[in-house]
Amino acid sequence: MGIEDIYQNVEHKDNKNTFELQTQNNRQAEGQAQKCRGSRCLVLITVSLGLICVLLLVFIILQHFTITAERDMRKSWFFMSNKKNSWSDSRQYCRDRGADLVIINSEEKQRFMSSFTTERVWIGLSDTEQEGNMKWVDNSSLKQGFWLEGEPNDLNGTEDCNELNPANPVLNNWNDLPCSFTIQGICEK
Ligand code: 2F8
Ligand code: CA
Repeated sequence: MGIEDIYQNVEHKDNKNTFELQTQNNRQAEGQAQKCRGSRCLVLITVSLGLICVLLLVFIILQHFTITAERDMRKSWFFMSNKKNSWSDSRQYCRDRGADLVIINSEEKQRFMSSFTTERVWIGLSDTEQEGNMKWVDNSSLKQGFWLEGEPNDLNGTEDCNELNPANPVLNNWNDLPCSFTIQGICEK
């Protein structure tokens, strides 16, 4: 073997080593990139799944409230007492039929009840037990009233029972009257 052959051999080995080193580096770099891509992908999937869960939860909660509200409105049905009577006798008319004078606890219901009748009607609200402390027939306290301006005024200290008068503006048509006054009542079953 001449000196030239030896040089050629060494050069060839050097080239081979450099190539192998490069291949190894490339593999390492590729591995790193894959790992990075993989972990980014995992974060993205986790965040997306989290978002979907939150959206689903919000959707389910909204559906629950909508269905409950609809069911509450549907299960209630309303009817008028058959003749003009005092608040107590109108209430008795309702109770004899498994119902009671209507409770109005939302703007939606107030609008609905105002469109339900063209007559002045008793509603299930009074302050007979304690003046100024309005209570519904289920003993719950009044939270939102739809009073006519200046009402309730307990005129001459004699007015403890409440009417809805649809001739007045839809969100301002309640008035207190003497309980012995005679009008029809709205019953809710
Ligand atoms: O009928 C009783 C009723 O009489 C009046 O309305 C027509 C009173 N209004 C005013 O005094 C402003 C009601 O408060 C009273 O209930
Ligand atoms: Ca009054």
